[in-house]
Amino acid sequence: MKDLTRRQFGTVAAAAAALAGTSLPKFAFGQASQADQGADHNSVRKFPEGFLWGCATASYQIEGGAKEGGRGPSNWDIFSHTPGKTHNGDTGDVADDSYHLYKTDVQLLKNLGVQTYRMSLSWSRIFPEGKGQANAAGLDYYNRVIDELLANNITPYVTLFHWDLPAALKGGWQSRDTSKAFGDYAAYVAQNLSDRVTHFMTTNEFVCFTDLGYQVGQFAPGLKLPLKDVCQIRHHGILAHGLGVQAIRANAKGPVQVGLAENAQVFAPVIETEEHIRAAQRATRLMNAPFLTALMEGKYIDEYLHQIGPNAPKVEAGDFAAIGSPLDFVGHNVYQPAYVSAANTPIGFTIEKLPDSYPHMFSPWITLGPEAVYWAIRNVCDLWHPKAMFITENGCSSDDKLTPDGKINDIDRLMFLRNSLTHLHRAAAEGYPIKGYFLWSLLDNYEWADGYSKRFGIHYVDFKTEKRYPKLSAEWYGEVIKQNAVV
Ligand code: PNW
Repeated sequence: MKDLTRRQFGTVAAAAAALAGTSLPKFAFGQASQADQGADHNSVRKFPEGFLWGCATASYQIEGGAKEGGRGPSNWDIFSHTPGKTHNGDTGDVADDSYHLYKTDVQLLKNLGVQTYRMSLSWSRIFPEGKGQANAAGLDYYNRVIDELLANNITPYVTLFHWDLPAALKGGWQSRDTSKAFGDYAAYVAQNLSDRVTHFMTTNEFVCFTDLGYQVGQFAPGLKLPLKDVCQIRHHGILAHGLGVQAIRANAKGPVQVGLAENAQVFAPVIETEEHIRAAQRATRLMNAPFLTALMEGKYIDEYLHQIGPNAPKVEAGDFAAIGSPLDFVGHNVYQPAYVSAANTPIGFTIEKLPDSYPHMFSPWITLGPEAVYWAIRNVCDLWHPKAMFITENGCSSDDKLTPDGKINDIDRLMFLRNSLTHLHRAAAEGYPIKGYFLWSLLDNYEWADGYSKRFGIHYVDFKTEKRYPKLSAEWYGEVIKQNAVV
C-alpha cells in the first residue's frame, strides 16, 4: 500500500468494485472465509426472541382527508395554511391520502413482516370541537384501520396526540382546559378502542408541541411567547399526559399497556469512562427536567425550579399525582445524540459543541451518532428503571431519487439505520428491557414545517399519484425482521 497514492488506491478500489459484479473466484485472496467453515455470522447480532419490529407514522402527516368524515380543523391545518409558515406553503390536506389508502398501507406493513405499527389518532376527527359531541364517522375510520391491521396480524400501538390539536380548543396548550379535554378524549378512546387496542401512548414529543410551537414559533401555532408562558404550557402538556394515563386505565375494557413517545435529549459520553458516563446521566436528568424527568420523578427537580425562578408554572394540587403515574413502558424517539464530558462545575457536565465538519443526514438537525440509540435506553434505564422501553421513532431523511425503473437506492438511510440497530442490539444484549423498535417512517409524508421537501419513509411516495414504491431500505428492513438480527 505504501507505494500507492490515495488517488491510485481509489482507482484500484473502483476497478475491484467493477469486477465484483462478475465472477471473481471465491478464494481470490487465498483464504477460506468463516462462512465457508459454517460460522453463523448473525448469531451475535440476533435480537431476543419476541423482540417487536414496527414502523411509525402520525395522523396529520399521512392521512389527508382533512375535511372528510366530519373532521374538525386542527392547529396544523391553520398553521400550514398561513402563508410563510411551511416550506413551499405545503399542507397536510392530502398528504399520503392514507384516509383512503389505508388498506394499501397495511399491505406494505404486511410485506415488511412487522409485528407492530405505531399510528396516531387525529383528535379533531373524533372530537371536531376538541370536546363535547363525538363524531361517529371519525371513530369509524380508526375502527376500519385497526380492524384491517388486526386482520393482518399486526398489533396497533396508538398515540393519542401527535401535535394536531383541535383548533376549536381556545388558547390551545396555553389553557389548562386543554389538558382536561385531553383526559376526556383519552377516556373516550379507551372506551371505544380498548377492546382491540391494548397499547397506548398519550403524547408525542412534548418539546415540539410546547417550546417549538409557543416559544420558537417553528411549529403550530407559531407563537413566540415569553418563558413564563412557555413554562405553563409545558406544564399543561405533561398534565395532559398524566390525565390521559389515568383516563385510559380507568376506562379500558381489559388490560392495557400505557406509555408515551418522548424525544428526551440523548446524551452520550465523549469517552466511555465512569466519569463521562455519570456526566451523561446528570445531563439527561437535568436537560429533560420539564418533561421526562418530571414524569419519572413525579415533581419538578430543584435544579429546574432554580433555573426558571419566577417563571415557574402554577401547579395545582393533584397535578403531580397524575403526571407521575407509573407507566407500563417508556417510548423514546431517537434521532441524534449530544456529546457530554464531565466538568468540575456545579452541574458537573459540559455539552460539547459540534465542529463545523460534523456530518449530518439530509435534514441538517440529524447529526450522525448511532450510539444515541444505546445511550437513550441506558440513561433512562439507569436513572429511572422503567419496566419496559421501546424506541418509538428512529430514522432519517435522505435525498431519495426515483429512478426510471422505479428504484430508490437509499444507501445513506440504510447506513444510518444499520448503525442504529447495532447500538440497539448492544442495549438488548446487555439486558436492558428494550422490547421493540419502530422505524420512522413507513412512508414519505408531510414533514411538518419542511413540508414535502424531506422524505423519511422506507417507501417512496409520488405525491402526485400517491403511488408507493419500496426503497432499498424497505427490502433491508424486511430482512432484519425475518432474521430478527442486524443485517
Ligand atoms: C419527530 N428537531 O419530530 C416527530 O415525532 C415526527 O412527526 C417527525 O416527522 C420526525 O421526528 C422527523 O422529523 C421532530 O428539530 C422534528 O429536533 C424536529 C425535531 C425533532 C423531532
